[in-house]
Amino acid sequence: MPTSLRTQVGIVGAGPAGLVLSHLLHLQGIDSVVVECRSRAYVEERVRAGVLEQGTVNLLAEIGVGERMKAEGLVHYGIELRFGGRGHRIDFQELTGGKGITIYAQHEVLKDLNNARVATGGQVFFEVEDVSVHDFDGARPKIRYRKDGSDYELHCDFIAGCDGFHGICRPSIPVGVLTEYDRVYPFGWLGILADAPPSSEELVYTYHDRGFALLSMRTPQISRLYLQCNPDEDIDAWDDERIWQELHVRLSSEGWGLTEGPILQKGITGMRSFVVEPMQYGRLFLAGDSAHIVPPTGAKGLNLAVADVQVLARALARFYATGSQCLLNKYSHTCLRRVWKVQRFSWWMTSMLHRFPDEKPFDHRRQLAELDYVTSSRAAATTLAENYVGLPME
Ligand code: FAS
Ligand code: PHB
Repeated sequence: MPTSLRTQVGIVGAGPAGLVLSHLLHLQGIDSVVVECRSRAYVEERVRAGVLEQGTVNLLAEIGVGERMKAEGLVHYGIELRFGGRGHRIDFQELTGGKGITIYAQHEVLKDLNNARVATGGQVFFEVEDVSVHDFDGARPKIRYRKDGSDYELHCDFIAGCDGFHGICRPSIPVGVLTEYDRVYPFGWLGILADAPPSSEELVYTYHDRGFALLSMRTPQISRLYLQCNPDEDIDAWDDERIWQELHVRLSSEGWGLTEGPILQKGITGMRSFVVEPMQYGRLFLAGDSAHIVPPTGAKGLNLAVADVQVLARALARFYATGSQCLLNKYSHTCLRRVWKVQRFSWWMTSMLHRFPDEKPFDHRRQLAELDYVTSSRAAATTLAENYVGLPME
């Protein structure tokens, strides 16, 4: 017989979506329990996103988890687009009335959130097994899971599916309810973490005949770099020398050089655009990667997850304060307006900056014209800047 537990909101997944939601609910006096299948150490070491939108930075500071981010994060007010061997800066500060981004790794954000949850008595259970969700089409949903060899049944009012693209919540929604929108790109990114001081103050996105490359960073000592590769690339075919050689070629620019260093980590990420509609069913609400995936070219995945759970936390707070479900009923509609604008921007950045295996010479010239337009028209540069720093929340 499973041990019964009770909370108001059951949350599956302790990534950015699950932990931000749990803390937002806590600040509203709403109880939640987070169940996570990985260990805390694993979640806090997994290298993923690096760019925080202005709105995400402001939120983390407002909810009391921004201290280390403010001290260690790198604030940037622009990025460089590089093509034809020349760089062109997009000035966020000038084009967005002072907004910027902060480079602060996703796993650092998760450390700060986990510490905040522990400090405020949050219930985040790591290394749980066999998680399943039930009865969310009624008023008494439950989450079942195993922890340390014992079975548990968590009775809640609502379930938040924050368990990422490969989680169990989205697939638990009955067949026929969801519509999936999917685009898989014919390339991937080979990403490295290198013990090498970044060779640029700000991020550099390049369009090159041999393919896309991106210079990013984590700290003044650690570089994060990516290069476009085949989607099924074998990482073992890329020794450090070959990776640096390719990065030198693609990032080359007059009077500029790329500083090498020991590669600490390398991996290949596939690229896809994915959305499910609706993002809710009964009392199960999908947030973050469980509902949508964007190609990382626009640096949006983490930020969109945080935006979803701000909408959900506001709707749950309204319900517990007034009994009204009106915001909960509009959750999916509200989130999807932003989701599709972010999908558009991420697709646009990806389409502008990558070489496509089936492209025609016309496409190549069109891409160069797009880059020329974005770097020579204030109006065009403004659209990139306002999307990159993050569109305002509704
Ligand atoms: P997450 O996937 O982060 O979190 C889901 C959590 O649920 C995980 O901790 C998982 O262990 C847990 N979980 C899954 N199944 C479960 C189950 N059955 N029971 C319990 N727990 C379960 N975004 C960017 O903006 N920039 C980037 O550069 C970038 N790089 C990325 C690189 C990689 C390799 C990947 C995979 C993603 C990258 N992303 C990037 C996107 C990424 O940052 C996501 O958008 C972000 O983590 C979304 O957060 P969540 O929705 O919380 O999902
Ligand atoms: C990163 O630093 O990991 C990063 C930055 C910008 C992107 C994608 C990833 O568009």
